[in-house]
Amino acid sequence: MSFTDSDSYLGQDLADVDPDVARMIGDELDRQGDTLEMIASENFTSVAVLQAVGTVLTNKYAEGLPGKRYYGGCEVVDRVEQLAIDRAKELFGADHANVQPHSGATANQAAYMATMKPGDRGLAMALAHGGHLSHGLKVNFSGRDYEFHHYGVSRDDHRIDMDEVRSKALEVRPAVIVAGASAYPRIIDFGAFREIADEVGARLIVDMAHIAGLVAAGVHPSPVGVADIVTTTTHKTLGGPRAGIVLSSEELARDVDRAVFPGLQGGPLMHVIAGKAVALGHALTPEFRARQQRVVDNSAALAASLSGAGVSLVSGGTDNHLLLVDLSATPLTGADAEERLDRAGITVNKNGIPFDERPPTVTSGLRIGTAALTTRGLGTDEMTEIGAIIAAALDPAAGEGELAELGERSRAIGDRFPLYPSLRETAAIPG
Ligand code: DSN
Repeated sequence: MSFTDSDSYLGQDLADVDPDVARMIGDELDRQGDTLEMIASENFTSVAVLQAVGTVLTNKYAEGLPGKRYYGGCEVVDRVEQLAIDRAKELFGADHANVQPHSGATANQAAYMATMKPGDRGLAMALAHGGHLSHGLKVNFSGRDYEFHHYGVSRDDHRIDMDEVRSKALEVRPAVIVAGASAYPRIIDFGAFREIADEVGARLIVDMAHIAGLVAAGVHPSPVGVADIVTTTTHKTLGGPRAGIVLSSEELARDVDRAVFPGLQGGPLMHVIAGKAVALGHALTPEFRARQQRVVDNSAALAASLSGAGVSLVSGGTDNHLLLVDLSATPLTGADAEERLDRAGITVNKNGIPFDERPPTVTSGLRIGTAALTTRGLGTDEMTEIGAIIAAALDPAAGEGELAELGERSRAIGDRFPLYPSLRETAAIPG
């Protein structure tokens, strides 16, 4: 890497300045396009979002909120952030939106800070039953700073056990009840959580990160207007850049804003907020709503294909963008299965299942999602075929040769739906 003067430093292409990094980015572009991406929390964001994120907005400090900044020169970024706020409020029908959180975990941190004091009690879904580490895991800030208790799903049907939620809420008397999950394939009844929160005098926070796109499209009931605070990431089903948002009632608006800044963050990532504005604008279109319905349809088709091939699913199926494969009655662990699917050209993650007897590094399950491949254009026919590929790869008798053949089949499906063709054509990646 060498620079002769300020002009060349500022003006040179990445491929010339730093071919190593350029090559790695090119390799990742190839990897994403050459495999079938089925990690339930991932998606492909649009080139428009990528363009907004890769801009000079990254240069700007803008601590504060639009019109109330601690730095000069914020007149342009004020417009960007206000647009993102307005679109978030319109999309979800929210009274208030803070679009500055850098991530979903930070959005949750802000929601807790706005509603709890350190040491206060919270009640949330157990990570082992599909919750999230920021919902009170002991090694996470949430479990360290607050006293979290947990509810789970019932053994019978693997649905959230609302009787347990109520009895624990009555016992624990939490300041906050958290609803929302990172590995739950069924619709969540936010109204039922509201009733319990009201009964015990708790605030209700919903973390809708996984299902935000479905909620925006009306494909999953909305927690907005039901919960006091709703948090989300913007990069899962919503399909935007990697970041977070907090929505709240007007009553909690000031507390949420002060929790994000100065409570937790300094300068907001204005380039990412521009990307959020673009993604939120897209989510307001009929095309986006239709795609979210296809995400759910694809998930149902995949579940039917897997079940038909004898693969066991937690709760017997799915209502949303993801499903959980239960491997506990097979000789395979989740870790084995993740590796087998990797060799078959399908990227997923091992995942604990309810009442799992294996540790999180091994697990007895797989989490599989359809958001990314739906964005790429795949439909129910492809999901049916992918279900057959997954089932074949999970057959313990399948050896190296069979997995390689399945990999070819996966590659052939992907080839029919080229990913980011414009980026692959224009990428000036040194070979
Ligand atoms: N780690 C994310 C997921 O995969 O669901 C949640 O933050």
